[in-house]
Amino acid sequence: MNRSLHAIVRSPSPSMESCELTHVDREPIDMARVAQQHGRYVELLRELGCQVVELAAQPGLPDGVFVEDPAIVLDELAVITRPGAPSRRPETASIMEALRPYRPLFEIASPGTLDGGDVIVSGQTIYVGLSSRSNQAGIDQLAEIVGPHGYEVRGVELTGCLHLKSAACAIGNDRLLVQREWIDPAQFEAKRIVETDPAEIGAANVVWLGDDLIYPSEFPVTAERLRQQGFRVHCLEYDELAKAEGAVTCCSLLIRGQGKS
Ligand code: CIR
Repeated sequence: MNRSLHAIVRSPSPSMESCELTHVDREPIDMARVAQQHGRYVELLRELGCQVVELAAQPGLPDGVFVEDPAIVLDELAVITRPGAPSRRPETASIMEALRPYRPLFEIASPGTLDGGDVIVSGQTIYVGLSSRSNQAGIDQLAEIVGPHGYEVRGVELTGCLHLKSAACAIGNDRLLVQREWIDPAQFEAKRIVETDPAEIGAANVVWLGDDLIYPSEFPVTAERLRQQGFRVHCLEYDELAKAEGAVTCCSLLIRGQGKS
């Protein structure tokens, strides 16, 4: 159980059909199914012991449900990002207010861009995807902010997907789930690597909550690999949210521990 874990979530926007899309073709989104899948996701966070902070849907923020991108939360501080897609920059104001009670806040400034979906925290190493959303100026600013706390920031190359966390996710402080088709695992050097099943494209995105994982139900072979690694794998339907190019990590901002130090 994760009693000291808070999760910020935001209900899906009624304007979600105008979301940003990069690698996915636009198709109609069934908002009733989105609400049902998001509702189950939030329920599962609660079942796994998270205290959930729910922000209201905002009609002017089509991608607002993907709260992972406007911030990066570490134990010591939080960084409000400057999302690479200009349409997503208005999301930061409400996320900043939601995070203020929990962490000292820092901000990425122009010309830097950074999406939280491009950031993997793996122990004291922070990997940042050199994607279409995050640039070197954003990475350099992040390194300046977190360096004094002992973190090393490294840019990593990826191809064919939106964010670094589409291609790889932390499942522990030294272990990563990786989809080799989109990223070369050698970039993670000393970390332990669990590979997704090659036939399950998009299977590397997973919410890591200690021994528990939140994971899409459409990747059963990789789910079994994760079980064999000792995890309890909690599967849910996520295909309607995926039409907006979202993945399971995108829908929550996890805050470990309490308050500001
Ligand atoms: C976007 O393109 O920004 C959204 N439609 C999807 C964002 C998904 N977020 C994530 O992977 N962290």
